[in-house]
Amino acid sequence: MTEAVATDVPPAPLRFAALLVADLHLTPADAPGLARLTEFLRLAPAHAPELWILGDLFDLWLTGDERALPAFAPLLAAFRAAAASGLVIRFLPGNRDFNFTRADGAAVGITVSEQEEVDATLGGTPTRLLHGDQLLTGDHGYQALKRVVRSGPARWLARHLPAALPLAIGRRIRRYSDRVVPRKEAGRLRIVAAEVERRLAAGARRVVCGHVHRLERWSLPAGELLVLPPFCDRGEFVAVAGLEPAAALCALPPLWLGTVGGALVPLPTATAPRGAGD
Ligand SMILES: [Mn+2]
Repeated sequence: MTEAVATDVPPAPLRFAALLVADLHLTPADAPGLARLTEFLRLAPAHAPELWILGDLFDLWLTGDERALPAFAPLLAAFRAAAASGLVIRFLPGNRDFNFTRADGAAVGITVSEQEEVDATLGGTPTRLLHGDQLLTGDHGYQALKRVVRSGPARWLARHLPAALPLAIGRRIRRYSDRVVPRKEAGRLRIVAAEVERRLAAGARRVVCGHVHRLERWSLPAGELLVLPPFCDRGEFVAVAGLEPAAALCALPPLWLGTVGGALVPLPTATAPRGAGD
């Protein structure tokens, strides 16, 4: 069962219930990243009925003017084509693209969630989906900044400033983040297990997020946490197996790790939470 399966010729049972990606961090200058997601969107409708994008699709999205950037045109066309061929594409806001609005999404076939966190049943498992910054409650500076930046007035301002200004502000935020994030001690970028447990206690059996840019799978008494690998590194995504008889008959593993243009393998099994002892 651990044998790799090529993603471009899926055997019939390997039609999944859902595909999950996070942290694509696309910019107009990232031609390889844009091409990789475009290719993924070309293949995705044959593999699953729905795709979840758990935030930070764009490295920075401020005003919606980004929709007119020529560098994004092939990607946005690929989103429209995937949606037109039946793929339901859902987006949850990340910390870099929370200004990607429902109108921005609707224009390209993406359903943008109004909530930061969503409950859904994926492959038969009640699942809480979110970007993941909400689970880093040890980072007090970030949580305070987030409350200000996402307030109504700050969002309104970002959308109504003269066009050049938001981009300049965005570049400054990006530079600040590039300087500060590597310096943050590991504890502040650590997912707090109690935050995961709180969401499992609310009824989810699995919590899925991204944000910290490392694949992790924790086993907790009430369920599990799955942290998606960052798509921006190697084009990795996770596929959730469905409940159709063929899959059940083969006892397919429920979660698979894929790479665009590469192998699809069962996800490593869950371990004890990181941060408990390290
Ligand atoms: Mn993030």
